[in-house]
Amino acid sequence: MRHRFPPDHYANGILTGDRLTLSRAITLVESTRADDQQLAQQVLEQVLPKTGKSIRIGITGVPGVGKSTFIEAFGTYLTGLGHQLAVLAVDPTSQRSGGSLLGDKTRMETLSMNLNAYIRPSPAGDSLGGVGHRTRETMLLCEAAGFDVILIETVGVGQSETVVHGMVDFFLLLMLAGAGDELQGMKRGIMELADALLITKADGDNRAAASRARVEYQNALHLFPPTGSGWFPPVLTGSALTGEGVADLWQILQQHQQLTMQNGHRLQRRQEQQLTWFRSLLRQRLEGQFYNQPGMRERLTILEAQVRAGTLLPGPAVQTLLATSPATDRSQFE
Ligand SMILES: Nc1nc2c(ncn2[C@@H]2O[C@H](COP(=O)(O)OP(=O)(O)OP(=O)(O)O)[C@@H](O)[C@H]2O)c(=O)[nH]1
Ligand SMILES: [Mg+2]
Repeated sequence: MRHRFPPDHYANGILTGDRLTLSRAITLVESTRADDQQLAQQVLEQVLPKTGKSIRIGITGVPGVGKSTFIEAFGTYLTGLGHQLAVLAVDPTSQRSGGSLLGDKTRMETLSMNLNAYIRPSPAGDSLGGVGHRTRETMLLCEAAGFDVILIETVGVGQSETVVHGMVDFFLLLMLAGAGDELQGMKRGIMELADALLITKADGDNRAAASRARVEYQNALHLFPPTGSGWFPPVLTGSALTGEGVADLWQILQQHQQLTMQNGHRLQRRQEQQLTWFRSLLRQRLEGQFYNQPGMRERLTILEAQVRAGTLLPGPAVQTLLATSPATDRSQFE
């Protein structure tokens, strides 16, 4: 079994920027063991005053749009400016594949060797909600360790964009030129979440198409209702090969940061995110507690069979389930 240290050990190591300790603390956060979880919470509490000082950026887009490649270019640029960058991922598919950002580490070759960058693959989780919760805590640990830019990559699968949008200050949507919205799996909803759009691979033969797409998307975005933050999402073109768009994006991020810090929207957004986090965690825990009651599975099986057959309505079925404690009263199901 792995050795555990007292909470101070982790907290002190993190606050001095020690990578090994940071990684160990993240492993605690990701652990499903109750004692690890308790230790993780103690560590988080200790470092909490040192969190919140980074720019939190979410990046999404369909598989193959160029997220990893762009992060490699953008991240290298940022560390060149003296920033400390952490790259995290929310990947609902990683439970099956064992962490796709792991494979990405090889794609982010330069960045993974960069001493001012820290790449952490998505935790394998039982649910998207669980993965999101752990990524939030990991983000706080990274902030306490001194990372001032946090990039969270997610592939546009399921609701993962919404989860990531709910933990960042700035949400960037990468898109391909000429691929068609349907092809990109882009529900209108995702575009509405974006603080900026970046048309990727704007190089070689693709340049002209990328420029056209930029104008088209900019026009499309004008039709969306204003966000209320005073920010109008710009559309840029970019290329990881030529470096186009990299510096522009950083400039836009800073403008956004400045605006939303001045007008109070960044604080408001973070406060709302914290509340949403709390509520979703509470919901998860309640659900977990409920379904993990002894005998629950059997009771559910019986009730669901009756509901399916139409002999019991969902209303009374739920009532029955909530009213009786399976531990004390199982007689009626036997
Ligand atoms: N020409 C060109 N090709 C690019 C650019 N960026 C990425 N690519 C290529 O596009 C392919 C996909 O890039 P990735 O960065 O792996 O895409 P991704 O969005 O991270 O994909 P997933 O991790 O599968 O979701 C790779 O073959 C890259 O070499 C670019 O700026 N220009
Ligand atoms: Mg990738």
